[in-house]
Amino acid sequence: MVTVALAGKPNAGKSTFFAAATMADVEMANYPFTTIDPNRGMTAVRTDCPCLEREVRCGNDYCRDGIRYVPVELLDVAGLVPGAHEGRGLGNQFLDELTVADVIINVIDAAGATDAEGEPVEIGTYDPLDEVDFIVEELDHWLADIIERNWEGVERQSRSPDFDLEQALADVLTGVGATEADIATVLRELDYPTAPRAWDRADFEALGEAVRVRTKPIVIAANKADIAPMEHLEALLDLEIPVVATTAEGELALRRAADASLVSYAPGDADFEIVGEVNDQQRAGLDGLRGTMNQHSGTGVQTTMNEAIYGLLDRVTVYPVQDASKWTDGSGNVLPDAFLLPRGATPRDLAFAVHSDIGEGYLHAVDARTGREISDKYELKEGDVIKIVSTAS
Ligand SMILES: Nc1nc2c(ncn2[C@@H]2O[C@H](COP(=O)(O)OP(=O)(O)O)[C@@H](O)[C@H]2O)c(=O)[nH]1
Ligand SMILES: [Mg+2]
Repeated sequence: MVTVALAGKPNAGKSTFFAAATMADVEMANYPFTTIDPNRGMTAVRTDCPCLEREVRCGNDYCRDGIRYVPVELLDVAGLVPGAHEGRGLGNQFLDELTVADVIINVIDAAGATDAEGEPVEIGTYDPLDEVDFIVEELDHWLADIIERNWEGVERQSRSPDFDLEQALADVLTGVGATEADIATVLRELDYPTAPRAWDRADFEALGEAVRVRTKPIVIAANKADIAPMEHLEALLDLEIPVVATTAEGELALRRAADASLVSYAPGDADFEIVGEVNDQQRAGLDGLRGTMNQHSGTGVQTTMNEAIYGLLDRVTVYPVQDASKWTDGSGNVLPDAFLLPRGATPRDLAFAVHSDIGEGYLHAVDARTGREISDKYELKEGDVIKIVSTAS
């Protein structure tokens, strides 16, 4: 399961984003978006379901008239303040929660309505660009500290003739989600002293930054777009990093209104329709929200999730089936499962994602659209429907 973490300073809107993104939709048969505990829940990315190509919709719990929601895990990490890596505001503990994240959504207050510590100030008086730098700096220092803390051990190992820096660093950094392959790539691109004892703080920081760039990609949710001064929003959207304008509060209001059958809205829609009896106050609120949504093609919450998974992590959605013509599993469920695999994944990787036994017994795979066998080296594409033939199935 892909894990996404919400990080940022207090009062940026992380918990509102979390509440909106993990809120269940009653129109669905079960509850794909559920809260596991207060800070950990399920949300989804949105994509086209392959059932759109067939006569009838698949009826899967995660499919809504051909809009497929593929589950991902979402974490609401408590607010970070400058100096978090030194332990300010329980910062170290909160940073440690980011170790399991595959990708980070940095929720910032684009309205500039809170200062660096998250204390309310007059709208527009704090520059949200400062928030963008601060999380990155805290992450880099935090990683540099982890490396520095473990450096004595690395130095000690380096006295052995079969010392391998890659391996030694992997031991230190697998805990934060870096694989040996990540370390190898990072070291290839980095200038550093050959002898571990010659490393200094600047080297730890350079390595920390490189590891962060590779293993903790960040998308900015420029939140409170509904009240943000235009020049603040534009400055953020002009940055050469992924930024999505969001109104977490708007998304939460819409999901609640949909829950109460007041509006017709599927998460990620650019607009909504009022379908129930609303009072004047509700109508005014919804009209205001529609104005913000028209400017940004929606509330941005679903767009941010999709940018994190399909953009930054470059995942593709693949649907394994047992019956290549009916696109069903053994019990007749159409398109029962969806997996978010890294681009470049092969049918064998899909087999292992389904189950290690299926992977071990992998024989070949069939593209269920064409009915043809596909090569073991075939790179799976978004929306592929694949039958795995395995000694284990
Ligand atoms: N105007 C506006 N306010 C928001 C938005 N999202 C959150 N807020 C408000 O910002 C305050 C802090 O939100 P919260 O989610 O608790 O922030 P957290 O500390 O980052 O978890 C609350 O009063 C929210 O209602 C938004 O999109 N627009
Ligand atoms: Mg919160």
